[in-house]
Amino acid sequence: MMKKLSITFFVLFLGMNAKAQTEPAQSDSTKVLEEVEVTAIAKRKIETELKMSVSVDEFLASSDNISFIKRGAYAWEPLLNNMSTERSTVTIDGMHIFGACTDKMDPVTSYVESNNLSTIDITSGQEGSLHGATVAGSIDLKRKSTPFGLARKWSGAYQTGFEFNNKQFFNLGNLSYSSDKFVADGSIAFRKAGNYYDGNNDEVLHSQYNKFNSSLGLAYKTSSLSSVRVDAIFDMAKDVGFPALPMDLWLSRAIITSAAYKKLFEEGLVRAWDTKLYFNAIEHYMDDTKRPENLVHMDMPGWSTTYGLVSRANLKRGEYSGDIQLNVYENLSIAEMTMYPQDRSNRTMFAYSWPWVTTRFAGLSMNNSWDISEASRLNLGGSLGWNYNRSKYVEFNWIFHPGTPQEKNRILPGLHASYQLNIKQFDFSVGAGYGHRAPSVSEGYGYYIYNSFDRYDYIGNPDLKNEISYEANASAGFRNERMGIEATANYFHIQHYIVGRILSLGSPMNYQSVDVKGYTSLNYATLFNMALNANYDILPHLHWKGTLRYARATDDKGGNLPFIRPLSYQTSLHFMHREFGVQTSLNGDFAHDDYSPEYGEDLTPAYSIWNISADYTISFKNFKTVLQVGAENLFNKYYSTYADWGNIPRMGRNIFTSMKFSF
Ligand SMILES: [Cu+2]
Repeated sequence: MMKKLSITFFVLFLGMNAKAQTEPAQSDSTKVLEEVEVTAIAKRKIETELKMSVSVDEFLASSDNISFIKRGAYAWEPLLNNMSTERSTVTIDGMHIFGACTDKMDPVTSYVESNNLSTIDITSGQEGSLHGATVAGSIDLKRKSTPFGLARKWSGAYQTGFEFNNKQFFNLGNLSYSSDKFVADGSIAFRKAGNYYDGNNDEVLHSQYNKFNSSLGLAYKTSSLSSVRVDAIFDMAKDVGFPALPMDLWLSRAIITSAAYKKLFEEGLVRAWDTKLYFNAIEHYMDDTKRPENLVHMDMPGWSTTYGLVSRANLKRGEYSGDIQLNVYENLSIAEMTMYPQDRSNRTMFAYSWPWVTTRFAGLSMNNSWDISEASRLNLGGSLGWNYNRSKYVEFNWIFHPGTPQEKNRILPGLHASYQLNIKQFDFSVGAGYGHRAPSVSEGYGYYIYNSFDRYDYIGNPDLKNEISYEANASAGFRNERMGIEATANYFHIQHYIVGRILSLGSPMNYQSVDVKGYTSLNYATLFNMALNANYDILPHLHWKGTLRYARATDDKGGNLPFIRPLSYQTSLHFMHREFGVQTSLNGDFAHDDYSPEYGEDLTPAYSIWNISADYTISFKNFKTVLQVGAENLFNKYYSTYADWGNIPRMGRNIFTSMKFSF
């Protein structure tokens, strides 16, 4: 009976999961479902071609449509389709979390570790609207969750390593237990790094970091087709330097919790239903006392608390499959700013840079697919959301926007459609999308948020219009046994694109700042992204891969938008023989000619970086040990990229060693 059921579900979910690679996997809770998934989709493991023990940032960096703004060695801000984080939804298993730093020191991706994630789902544009209103798309961090009833009850891994450039030492451990009725997953991770050295062998001051992360998940099977699961993550970063900012992080702590119930159905339209209640809280304390150049000191703590519900149903009937998801959450964001002269006993100024801003969101999203023939599929989806904001201390917002209402409601619709066609070895797709997003807390309600990139203080505008995105995308690919080539492109026309513009009134508050900018909307902006990927098996054990990426973005006057990646490339060779593997890669950017002086950018020259690594695997019964040694930036090139805040130089040569033991 069990076997028959497994097969039924296998067929069922294969149909659903084969839909697209971007289709997020179910959070696994029952054996049947898990077996199916393992077979149906090869999850992308959290490691890169070059390095097996990577940070979450390094892993994301290996993805095609992700680039980063870097303010130091830690907590890079992921840009999806060359758009800042306000334009994408970043979630952990569908749960919404918002950073507590007004200066973006803590993107959501900084609160997880590579050893408590199974994979990261990146969805471009409106197809990512399942997790809520978006323009750029969605990044969903998938936690590890072991299936019930595995033959081996215990499994786990331990990773350790040392990176010589910044003396980074890390220890990551995870352990799982699986029985027919009960499952437990636990992980713990420590990372400690000193200052790094650039390609001129100069120390980059204030680039150290310390991170601790741990997680625990417990699941219990309540019947043959249902289960409950509770999860928690605790993350703490301490003494983190941000060389590109005028201050560092003293302490950041996050607790991320959830309780979920999942039910599978053997027949009917609804095949799986998964509901989760969640709560997360973040506290963030900055420290500017270690910078002698600061004549005036400021305490700038921030807090972000979110409660939410996410409920999702998977549907399947005949040629049709789909997902319906309900997203509900409430977030409270608070940030304070207290200014002191050298003498700390005299407090001279106090303000709320986030004046207790509440955001409530409720939205229903749907993705539907029809296999209209053996070779083609039609996808149609949409979302409808309600977004509510309230600023408790609205008097801060009234300084620049007198009389603006304390509360604001917005309706956020979204729609998308795509068509996929497969003819022999060729694949094609075309798609279009339309969607709204609400301004972020900073864009709407920020008060004197200092941006050290262009050195302006930023003021939010509660009356900003919704950003409205019109999107088109297409892809074409060819694949055979030895090679593959694929081209993808997307184009966004974004109405009411939100940017900061110089205000003629108001004087700067932070003493380094030049003037005050207010968030305002351009009539529109356009963004174009494209990528070309190819791979070729030169010999059975020698593989080549290459990527070329290009992006272009302009405002309504034809001026360049900031943080748009110039033409960039990556090419790599991978050789393996028995227990031995060697890989080498070359990557770089062309000169950033289309920079934006208006937003504080200058010309960044071209650079290219060469990396190499070798590994050796020892297997004994169920135990496996992999040893790896490698070098990033082998030729110790001195460079900084277009998105390095303040042009701080990147790391010079970095020799890394790591060991991974798993059973
Ligand atoms: Cu901060």
